[in-house]
Amino acid sequence: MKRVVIGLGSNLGDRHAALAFAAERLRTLIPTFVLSSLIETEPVGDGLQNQPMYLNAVGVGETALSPRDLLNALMAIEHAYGRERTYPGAARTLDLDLLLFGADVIDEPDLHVPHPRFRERFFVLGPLAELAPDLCDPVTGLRVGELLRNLLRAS
Ligand code: PH2
Ligand code: MG
Ligand code: MG
Repeated sequence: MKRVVIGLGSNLGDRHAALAFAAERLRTLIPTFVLSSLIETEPVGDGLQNQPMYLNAVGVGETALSPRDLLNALMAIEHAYGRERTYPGAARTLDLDLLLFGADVIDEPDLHVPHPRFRERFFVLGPLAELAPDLCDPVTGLRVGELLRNLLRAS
Protein backbone atom coordinates (compact mmCIF):
# COMPACT_ATOMS: atom_id res chain seq x y z
CA MET A 1 0.00 0.00 0.00
CA LYS A 2 1.22 3.48 -0.83
CA ARG A 3 0.21 6.67 0.88
CA VAL A 4 -1.09 9.04 -1.77
CA VAL A 5 -1.99 12.71 -1.85
CA ILE A 6 -4.70 14.02 -4.17
CA GLY A 7 -5.45 17.68 -4.83
CA LEU A 8 -9.05 18.75 -5.36
CA GLY A 9 -10.06 22.01 -7.01
CA SER A 10 -13.08 23.71 -8.56
CA ASN A 11 -13.69 27.24 -9.86
CA LEU A 12 -16.77 26.79 -12.03
CA GLY A 13 -20.37 26.02 -11.06
CA ASP A 14 -21.29 24.76 -7.59
CA ARG A 15 -17.80 24.31 -6.17
CA HIS A 16 -18.89 22.77 -2.87
CA ALA A 17 -21.03 20.20 -4.69
CA ALA A 18 -18.11 19.33 -6.95
CA LEU A 19 -15.72 18.70 -4.07
CA ALA A 20 -18.37 16.75 -2.14
CA PHE A 21 -18.99 14.55 -5.19
CA ALA A 22 -15.28 13.91 -5.59
CA ALA A 23 -14.72 13.20 -1.89
CA GLU A 24 -17.49 10.62 -1.88
CA ARG A 25 -16.08 8.86 -4.94
CA LEU A 26 -12.58 8.97 -3.50
CA ARG A 27 -13.78 7.42 -0.23
CA THR A 28 -15.16 4.51 -2.24
CA LEU A 29 -11.94 4.14 -4.20
CA ILE A 30 -9.62 4.65 -1.20
CA PRO A 31 -11.28 3.45 2.05
CA THR A 32 -8.78 5.28 4.32
CA PHE A 33 -9.27 8.55 2.42
CA VAL A 34 -9.28 11.67 4.65
CA LEU A 35 -10.19 15.12 3.33
CA SER A 36 -8.66 18.39 4.58
CA SER A 37 -10.54 21.61 5.23
CA LEU A 38 -11.75 23.44 2.14
CA ILE A 39 -10.03 26.74 1.36
CA GLU A 40 -10.92 29.49 -1.10
CA THR A 41 -7.92 30.76 -3.07
CA GLU A 42 -7.11 33.15 -5.91
CA PRO A 43 -6.37 31.39 -9.20
CA VAL A 44 -2.62 30.86 -9.53
CA GLY A 45 -0.96 30.86 -12.95
CA ASP A 46 -0.11 33.09 -15.89
CA GLY A 47 -3.19 34.67 -17.45
CA LEU A 48 -5.59 33.13 -14.93
CA GLN A 49 -5.98 36.26 -12.75
CA ASN A 50 -9.47 37.05 -14.08
CA GLN A 51 -10.87 33.60 -13.44
CA PRO A 52 -13.25 32.92 -10.56
CA MET A 53 -11.87 31.98 -7.13
CA TYR A 54 -10.98 28.35 -6.54
CA LEU A 55 -12.26 26.11 -3.81
CA ASN A 56 -9.40 23.73 -2.95
CA ALA A 57 -8.72 20.82 -0.63
CA VAL A 58 -6.37 17.86 -0.47
CA GLY A 59 -6.99 14.27 0.51
CA VAL A 60 -4.69 11.55 1.82
CA GLY A 61 -5.15 7.78 1.91
CA GLU A 62 -3.53 4.42 1.22
CA THR A 63 -3.99 2.52 -2.02
CA ALA A 64 -2.81 -0.67 -3.69
CA LEU A 65 -3.59 0.77 -7.14
CA SER A 66 -0.72 1.55 -9.49
CA PRO A 67 -0.04 5.24 -10.14
CA ARG A 68 -1.41 4.91 -13.67
CA ASP A 69 -4.59 3.16 -12.50
CA LEU A 70 -5.09 5.80 -9.83
CA LEU A 71 -4.59 8.58 -12.37
CA ASN A 72 -7.15 6.95 -14.68
CA ALA A 73 -9.59 6.63 -11.78
CA LEU A 74 -9.17 10.35 -10.98
CA MET A 75 -9.85 11.25 -14.60
CA ALA A 76 -12.94 9.01 -14.59
CA ILE A 77 -14.29 10.90 -11.53
CA GLU A 78 -13.63 14.26 -13.25
CA HIS A 79 -15.40 12.96 -16.33
CA ALA A 80 -18.35 11.59 -14.32
CA TYR A 81 -18.84 15.09 -12.91
CA GLY A 82 -18.88 16.55 -16.41
CA ARG A 83 -15.42 18.09 -16.48
CA GLU A 84 -14.65 19.40 -19.93
CA ARG A 85 -11.12 19.86 -21.20
CA THR A 86 -11.02 22.96 -23.38
CA TYR A 87 -7.59 24.54 -22.99
CA PRO A 88 -4.87 24.21 -20.34
CA GLY A 89 -5.68 26.38 -17.34
CA ALA A 90 -9.35 26.86 -18.30
CA ALA A 91 -11.79 27.28 -15.40
CA ARG A 92 -12.97 23.85 -14.36
CA THR A 93 -15.88 22.27 -12.52
CA LEU A 94 -13.62 19.64 -10.98
CA ASP A 95 -9.87 19.08 -11.03
CA LEU A 96 -8.25 16.09 -9.34
CA ASP A 97 -4.45 15.99 -9.32
CA LEU A 98 -2.20 13.17 -8.20
CA LEU A 99 0.33 15.10 -6.09
CA LEU A 100 2.33 12.43 -4.25
CA PHE A 101 2.47 8.65 -4.54
CA GLY A 102 4.36 7.27 -1.57
CA ALA A 103 8.05 8.04 -2.10
CA ASP A 104 7.79 7.32 -5.83
CA VAL A 105 9.27 9.72 -8.35
CA ILE A 106 7.55 9.26 -11.70
CA ASP A 107 8.26 11.10 -14.94
CA GLU A 108 6.09 9.71 -17.71
CA PRO A 109 3.90 11.35 -20.35
CA ASP A 110 0.96 12.96 -18.44
CA LEU A 111 2.16 11.49 -15.15
CA HIS A 112 4.62 13.58 -13.14
CA VAL A 113 4.81 12.72 -9.45
CA PRO A 114 5.51 14.52 -7.16
CA HIS A 115 3.49 17.21 -8.91
CA PRO A 116 6.18 19.56 -10.30
CA ARG A 117 4.67 22.73 -8.77
CA PHE A 118 3.20 21.51 -5.50
CA ARG A 119 6.00 23.07 -3.41
CA GLU A 120 5.04 26.56 -4.68
CA ARG A 121 1.33 26.26 -4.05
CA PHE A 122 -0.23 27.38 -0.81
CA PHE A 123 -3.53 25.87 -1.90
CA VAL A 124 -1.80 22.45 -1.72
CA LEU A 125 0.66 22.86 1.16
CA GLY A 126 -1.76 24.68 3.48
CA PRO A 127 -4.40 21.93 3.56
CA LEU A 128 -1.77 19.17 3.34
CA ALA A 129 0.13 20.51 6.37
CA GLU A 130 -3.12 20.16 8.32
CA LEU A 131 -3.39 16.43 7.48
CA ALA A 132 0.20 15.25 7.14
CA PRO A 133 2.87 17.81 8.15
CA ASP A 134 5.51 15.05 8.47
CA LEU A 135 4.99 13.59 5.00
CA CYS A 136 8.29 13.64 3.12
CA ASP A 137 8.81 15.04 -0.39
CA PRO A 138 10.99 12.37 -2.08
CA VAL A 139 12.64 14.95 -4.36
CA THR A 140 13.84 17.53 -1.83
CA GLY A 141 13.77 15.31 1.27
CA LEU A 142 11.82 18.05 3.08
CA ARG A 143 8.67 17.47 5.09
CA VAL A 144 5.41 19.15 4.15
CA GLY A 145 5.57 21.40 7.22
CA GLU A 146 9.05 22.58 6.18
CA LEU A 147 7.93 23.17 2.58
CA LEU A 148 5.04 25.28 3.87
CA ARG A 149 7.31 27.33 6.13
CA ASN A 150 9.70 27.90 3.21
CA LEU A 151 6.84 29.00 0.98
CA LEU A 152 5.42 31.41 3.57
CA ARG A 153 8.90 32.86 4.17
CA ALA A 154 9.41 33.41 0.43
CA SER A 155 6.07 35.14 -0.14
N1 PH2 B 1 -5.28 24.88 -10.40
C1 PH2 B 1 -4.70 25.19 -11.54
C2 PH2 B 1 -4.22 26.52 -11.84
N2 PH2 B 1 -4.39 27.44 -10.79
N3 PH2 B 1 -5.13 28.07 -8.68
C3 PH2 B 1 -5.73 27.76 -7.53
N4 PH2 B 1 -5.86 28.68 -6.59
N5 PH2 B 1 -6.20 26.50 -7.28
C4 PH2 B 1 -6.08 25.51 -8.22
O1 PH2 B 1 -6.52 24.36 -7.96
C5 PH2 B 1 -5.45 25.82 -9.45
C6 PH2 B 1 -5.00 27.13 -9.64
C7 PH2 B 1 -4.49 24.17 -12.56
O2 PH2 B 1 -4.98 22.96 -12.23
MG1 MG C 1 -4.65 21.21 -11.07
MG1 MG D 1 -5.50 18.48 -13.20
